[in-house]
Amino acid sequence: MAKKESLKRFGVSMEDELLRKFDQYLEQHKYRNRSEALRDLVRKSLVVEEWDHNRETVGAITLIYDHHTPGLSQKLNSLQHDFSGQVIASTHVHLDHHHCLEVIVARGKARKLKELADRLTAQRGVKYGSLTGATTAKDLP
Ligand code: NI
Repeated sequence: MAKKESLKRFGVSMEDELLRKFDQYLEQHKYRNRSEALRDLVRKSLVVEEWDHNRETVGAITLIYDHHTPGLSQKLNSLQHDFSGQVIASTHVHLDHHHCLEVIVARGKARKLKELADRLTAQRGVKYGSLTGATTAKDLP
């Protein structure tokens, strides 16, 4: 188990206007203090770096599609089998008579996860597709 890091304090200088905006941000996002908000913003930047540098990461792909589109369900299924090294879970919800919602959780190199999301989303009959980039949090204090 990793040793719990002790907290270090440091001073931050900021323009009045920027600090005012930061405090507004805290309020809007329900933060109780600046330190916790700042830590989360730093972590968020590190996660962006993780994705930009094609590191091992995790993401959730959300798809909305019309399952009556000929061949679509099979195509989406076979694509996920092509990426079986990355896909770790999926959930299917029948939204109405036509539409399905599928959430696919995948783990792997960032570029590979983007490729999977793009290929699924580009299929005819897929009305909405998005990739939410997360993190394994392995290297994230
Ligand atoms: Ni369905």
